[in-house]
Amino acid sequence: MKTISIVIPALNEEDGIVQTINAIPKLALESMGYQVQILVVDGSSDNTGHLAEKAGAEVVYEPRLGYGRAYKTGFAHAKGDIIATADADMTYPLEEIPNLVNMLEEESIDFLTTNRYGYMERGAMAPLHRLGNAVLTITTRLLFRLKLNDSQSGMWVFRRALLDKAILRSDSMSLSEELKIEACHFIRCRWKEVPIRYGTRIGKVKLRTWRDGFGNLLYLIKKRVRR
Ligand SMILES: Nc1nc2c(ncn2[C@@H]2O[C@H](COP(=O)(O)OP(=O)(O)O)[C@@H](O)[C@H]2O)c(=O)[nH]1
Ligand SMILES: [Mg+2]
Repeated sequence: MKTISIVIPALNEEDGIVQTINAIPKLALESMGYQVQILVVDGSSDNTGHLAEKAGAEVVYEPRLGYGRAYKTGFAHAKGDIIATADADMTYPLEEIPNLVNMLEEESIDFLTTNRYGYMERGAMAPLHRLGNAVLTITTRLLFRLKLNDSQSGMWVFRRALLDKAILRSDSMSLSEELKIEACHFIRCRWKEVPIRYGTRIGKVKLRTWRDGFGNLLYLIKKRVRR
């Protein structure tokens, strides 16, 4: 039987974790022939992990901090032939996963990334973050010749086999751009960027504007110079 793993990193997301798990269209995926593994990678000091378990997710505790660290641990525990990702804050359209999986299958795509500017809710992204994202996406386009519109989106649907080839070193927020650059530039797999709805966050933002913004910019340069 085919399996899909939905991997969700969560750092103190008590307010959004249950709603996020409940928003996963498990039945629709099962009717497509997939066994569904919901995997929450928890680094929280609050009740997030417990709530996630109660809501039916498998929880991996990862005490080492960092978005990238959480994803790498999550990928190591993911059993799926296909992996889908999202935040634990109700910003990404989890209900779209079946459509995205269909697209992956029908168009023989290996890596599907999403563009949050497709249908962005008012107030979903702070003006400064919009500016930062624009700088990072333009830099990604220039350094790696990638026609991406959103280099920082955190919702991807991809074939697990990609992870055998991708070199993922980032432990921080820059994992998001690193995965795209690996898949689309270095591995040159079949990829596509799909516009999605992006909503306003539940709970407190974990992204640290300046530190992550400049960190991600430096990481792009580092990745270009030395893969
Ligand atoms: N396990 C774990 N999850 C994290 C960490 N940092 C961020 N996350 C989660 O990663 C997702 C993305 O973070 P978020 O604050 O939403 O960043 P933004 O969407 O870029 O504004 C959220 O679900 C966070 O809870 C971390 O250090 N450990
Ligand atoms: Mg988020």
